[in-house]
Amino acid sequence: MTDVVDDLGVFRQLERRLLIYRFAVEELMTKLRILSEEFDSVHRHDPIEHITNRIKKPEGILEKLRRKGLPADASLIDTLDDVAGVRVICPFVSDVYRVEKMLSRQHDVEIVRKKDYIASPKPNGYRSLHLIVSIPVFLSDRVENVKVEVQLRTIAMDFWATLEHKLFYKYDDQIPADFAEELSSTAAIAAQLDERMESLHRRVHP
Ligand code: 0O2
Repeated sequence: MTDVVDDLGVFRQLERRLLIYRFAVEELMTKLRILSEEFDSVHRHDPIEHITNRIKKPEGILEKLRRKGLPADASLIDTLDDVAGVRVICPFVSDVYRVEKMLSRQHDVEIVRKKDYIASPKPNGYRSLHLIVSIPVFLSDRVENVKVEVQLRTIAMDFWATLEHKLFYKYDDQIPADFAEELSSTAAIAAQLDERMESLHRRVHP
């Protein structure tokens, strides 16, 4: 009985804390929409195809803390980097880096960490640019710096990652060798597609 009451308390504290993460995501979404529209109006090319976001649920946060060997304590939420996530889908690889540059130039955006899986793809072929950014959220009585995971990728990278995610879970972590080979070869095709589309883009917009 006490456990159930404790769990409920942690859940409520997490839900309250998640509100601040939602504000951070909304701020970041606004920043990205402004960059998208303004760049398009000046250069007649929109570097962002679309943007999605997600906030981890309290259950997911507790599960991640457990996996990391940490106790179910709501104050530990801020030790996680991916409570809030924003995914930016760009037309071309150059746009991925363009958006990263525009975002990192903003004075109130701090790039805490960067993982460039485009320059160095994961062994399975996964490509994307991952940033952990910290942005200030202005509340009624204080300012909180909140971390958001930003994944930037092209349409081709997103196509591959979305399908790989489905297949990966279907195989329950046991990927046969021939499947893994086929997977990384499809990632190579997606990368070639990106290169060829980028080169067409350069010819159309020199
Ligand atoms: P979901 O369901 O998308 O949220 P972490 O695993 O987060 O503790 P790590 O290893 O530093 O820490 O994270 P990394 O490498 O930056 O990747 C985190 C996220 O990137 C994943 O979140 C996926 O969204 C995506 N990702 C990373 N590798 C792959 C991959 O091989 N295939 C696909 N499809 N996506 C990948 P989650 O929480 O695992 O999943």
